[in-house]
Amino acid sequence: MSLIDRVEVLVTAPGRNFVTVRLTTSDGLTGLGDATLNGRELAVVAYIRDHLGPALIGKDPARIEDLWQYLFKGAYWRRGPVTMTAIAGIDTALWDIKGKVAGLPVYQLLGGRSRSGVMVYPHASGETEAELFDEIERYLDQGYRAVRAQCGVPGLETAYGVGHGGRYEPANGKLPAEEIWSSEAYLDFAPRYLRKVRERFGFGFHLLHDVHNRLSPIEAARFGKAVEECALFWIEDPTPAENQESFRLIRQHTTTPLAVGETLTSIWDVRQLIVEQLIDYVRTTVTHVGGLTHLRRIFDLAALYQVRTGSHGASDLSPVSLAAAVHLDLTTPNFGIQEYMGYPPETDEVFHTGISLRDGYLDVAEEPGLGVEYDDAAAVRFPYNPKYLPVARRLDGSIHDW
Ligand code: GCO
Ligand code: MG
Repeated sequence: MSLIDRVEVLVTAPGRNFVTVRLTTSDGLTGLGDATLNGRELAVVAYIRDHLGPALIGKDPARIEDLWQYLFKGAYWRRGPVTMTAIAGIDTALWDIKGKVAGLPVYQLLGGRSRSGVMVYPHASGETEAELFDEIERYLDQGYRAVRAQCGVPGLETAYGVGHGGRYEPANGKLPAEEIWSSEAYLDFAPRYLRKVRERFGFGFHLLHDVHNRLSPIEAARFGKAVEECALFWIEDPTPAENQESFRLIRQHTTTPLAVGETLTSIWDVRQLIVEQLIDYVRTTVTHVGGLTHLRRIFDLAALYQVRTGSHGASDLSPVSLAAAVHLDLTTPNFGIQEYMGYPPETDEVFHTGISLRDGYLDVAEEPGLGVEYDDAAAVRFPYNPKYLPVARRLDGSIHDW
């Protein structure tokens, strides 16, 4: 019988920091999993290296479900981003190995195709409306069916989601940068530019917008109402979701669809949102909810309540995460959309994937497992480079949700 022989935690920064788990079995098969937690990478590295990894040596890699329960329940301490990201790295690598053993792509193990491709949305942003419109035009010309729009807010030096003349990358400082936020300025400006996007480009594509937890429930309700005429695909994270019932208030006021989940780490964190139909899209992702084994469970719960999926796919999730997400998206009946920002060339030097993009749809290559190769020689050229996400302060200097 083939057993787990080696657990490696690989850290590299080709464009940005990524943590990758590589499991090797006694008959020489390897599996990869993404375990990147932006700005907190080394906490996950230590959790796997010092706690989970040693317990896996000599175990049967075929028993994915049992190993998931073992890692989750074996800690006694429950949930949380560090734990669930560490479990995800291992779980994803186990699915990769199972695919290689079977000689099948992972989506076949999950039930086979439900669709021919996975609709994605890229990020269009601009410090000004003119820059934003140029980016939207560029994406529509490239054949994307959906675009997320974020614009700088007059009077604020920085706005969430806006790249400054290049790729958007919020993790920046050696310590967290401080940004100033005004919900009043945002509420005044954002509905106006979103309306202009529709006036200029029409309704023939899906338009998305991320609020990034910045509003209170009643402000979010006002925002949702103000953009109803834009027929948005969704507004994302209108208010923080620790308080799941607060979405009831937003719901009572607006028909704008709501998407939540990128920072949440388990089915219990989205349970009320789903079973009370307080959201329309669940944005949990492979890397932060304990891998494919647990994400599948969330998606199945969502299906019962007509909630669709829209997984987080920012480029601080590695190409291994993207590959795993696309395999699951291909098979999930209640799939909605997948976030996709693409990667800079350095990232592609380390992670080789057969993922293809055509007419706004992603697909995987017909290779066994996840279909991702990790290039060790390239990876060592990009050493770990600690960076932090920013914090936000209100105009009076007090801390706000970033
Ligand atoms: C998104 C997200 C990201 C996060 C980032 C934090 O919708 O893509 O909000 O951009 O801010 O993943 O690490
Ligand atoms: Mg977001």
